[in-house]
Amino acid sequence: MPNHLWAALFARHEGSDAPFLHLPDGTTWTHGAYVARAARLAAVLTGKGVAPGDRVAVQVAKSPDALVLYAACVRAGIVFLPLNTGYTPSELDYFVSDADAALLVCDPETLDALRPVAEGADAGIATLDALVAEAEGAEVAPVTERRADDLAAILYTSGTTGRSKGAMLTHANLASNAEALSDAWRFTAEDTLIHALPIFHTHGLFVATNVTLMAGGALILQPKFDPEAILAAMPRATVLMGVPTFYTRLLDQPDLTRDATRGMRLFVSGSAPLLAETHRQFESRTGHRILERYGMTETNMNASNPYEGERRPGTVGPALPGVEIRVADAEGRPVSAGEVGTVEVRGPNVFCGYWRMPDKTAEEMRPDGFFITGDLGTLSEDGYLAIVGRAKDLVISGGYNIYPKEIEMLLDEIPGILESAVIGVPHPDMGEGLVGVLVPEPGATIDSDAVMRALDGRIARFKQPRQLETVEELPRNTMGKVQKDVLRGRFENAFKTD
Ligand code: MLC
Ligand code: AMP
Repeated sequence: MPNHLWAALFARHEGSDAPFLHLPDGTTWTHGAYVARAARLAAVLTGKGVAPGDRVAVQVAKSPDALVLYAACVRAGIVFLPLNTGYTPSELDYFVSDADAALLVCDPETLDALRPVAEGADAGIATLDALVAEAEGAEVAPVTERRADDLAAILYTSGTTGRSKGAMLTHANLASNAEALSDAWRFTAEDTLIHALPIFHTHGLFVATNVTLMAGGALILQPKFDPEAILAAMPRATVLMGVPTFYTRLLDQPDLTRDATRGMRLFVSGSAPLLAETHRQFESRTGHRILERYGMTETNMNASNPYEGERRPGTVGPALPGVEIRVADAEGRPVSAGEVGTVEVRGPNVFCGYWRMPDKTAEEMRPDGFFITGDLGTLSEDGYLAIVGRAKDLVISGGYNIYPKEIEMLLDEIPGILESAVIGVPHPDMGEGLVGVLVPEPGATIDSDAVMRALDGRIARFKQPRQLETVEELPRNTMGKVQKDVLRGRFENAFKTD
C-alpha cells in the first residue's frame, strides 16, 4: 500500500462527481475536486522544501481550504499539526518550536503577529490563501509512500503539569478509527453531516470529517455553531455531531421539533459528558435518541452506544469493535463490574506516544499496551462503560479541555497573588465553567479586572476564568495537596442562574 491513510480516505474519490462539501455561499465541491486540489497543494508544500515526516503547524479559520491542507499533508507524507484558532501567539510559540515545525500556516490577519513565532522556531511561514493561490497553477504531486505506522498528525493536549504534550497519531490510528466508526454508525455515500465543530480537534477533524470521507458522504460546512443555521440545514442533512452544549442550545430553540428533525437519522454527542436529562429532553422533543460516544485526542474513539440496540443515557456504550476497554485499579488489574476504576484502552486507535516525551508516554502506557486515560468509569455486566469522573485535574468547558495547572502558573506570577487554584464547576451552557480561586499576598487586595487583563493575550479566552473568588487560604489535605473537591463544593453555585 503506497500511502496508508491516503488510500483509506482519499484515493477512491479521485475523479468522483459525488458532492463532498456544501459551503455557506451555496456552492458545492465534489469529492473529485477536493482530492484534486489536495494533490496540487501537496506539490506546493513539497516545493517549499517540506519533506515527508516534517511537521506543518496550522492555525487557520475553518474553511474548505483548511480541509484541503489536511489532505495535502496526508498525500505528501507531512505530519499535520492543527492548532486552536483561539491560541495566542505566545501559546503558539511553544507548539511550533516544540514540534520543530518546518512551516507555520496562518491567516492574513495573524501573519504579522505570528512571523516572530515562526522565526523563533526556525520555521517558514505562509498564509493558507497564498498557498492555495500558488496551487492553482501547480502540478499534481505524486502520492508519497507512507506505512501504517508512520505519523499522520500531532495534536497537542495540555497536561496536568502545565506543559502541553503532542499526541502522535499514525496513519493506521486514523484509518482504523474512521473505518470502525463508519461501520458502527452505518455511514454511507447517502449521508450528509452538518459540520459545525472546529476542525483543529479530534471531534471535528477525525471523527466527523474522516468518517464522512470514508463513506463518501457529504458535509454541510458551517463556520461555527449556530443553532438556527443547524435547524435550517436539517432538511438537507442526515447526521449531526456535536458536543453536549450543541444539544442544550438546540433544546432552547422552539423550532426544534419532530418535524424539523424528520429527515435526520443520527445525532452523535461526545467530548464531554451528556447529561441523561439532556438525552431524555431531546428524545421527547424530537423522537431521536442521541448516540453518545467516548474518546480522546490520544485514542480517537473508544466506545460508542450502539446504532441498533439500546442507547443507554449516562453511558458511552460498549467498546468499539477492535478496541479493548478495561476499568482497572492502580496496578492495572480489572475491577469487578459496577466498581469504579480508571479507564484503560488498547487497540489500533491508540496513539504511539507523546512527541519527544518518552517518559510521559511510559507513565501513561502499561507494559501490556493499555493506555491509562485518566478517566474514571464503571463497566456494567453487559459491557456498557459509564464515565463517572476524572483522575486527572482537567476541566471540560463546552467540549474544550482546560488543564488548571496552566492557568494557575500564570495567576501565581501576578503581583499580589500568593497562590491560586482553578476549578471547574457546573455551568448551564458549557457543562463546566472555570472559577479562579485566589489567595492574596499578605496585605494585598486583588483587583479582578487587573488579573483578567494580565491573562489577556497570554492564554486563549476560553481558558480564562469566568469568575474570580478571593479566599484567605486554600484548603489542603495532610499531604499539603489542595483539596479541589472542597473548593468545587464551596463554589458549586457560581454559575447557577435561578
Ligand atoms: C467559546 N468561549 C468559550 C468556549 N467557547 N468559553 C469557554 N468554553 C468554551 N468551550 C468563549 C469565547 O472565548 C468568547 O469569550 C465567548 O465564549 C463567545 O465565543 P463564541 O466563539 O461566540 O462561542 P460559541 O460559538 O458560543 O462557542 C461555544 C461552543 C464552542 C460550545 C459552540 O466552544 C465549540 O464549538 N466547542 C466544541 C469544542 C470541540 O470541538 N471539542 C472537541 C475536542 S476533541 P469572550 O469573553 O471573548 O467573549 C475531544 C475528543 C472527543 O474532546 O472525544 O471528541
Ligand atoms: P481531549 O483530550 O480533548 O481529547 O478530551 C478527551 C477527554 O474528554 C476524555 O479523556 C474524557 O475526559 C472527555 N470525554 C470525551 N467524551 C466523553 C463522554 N462522552 N463523556 C464523558 N467524557 C468524555
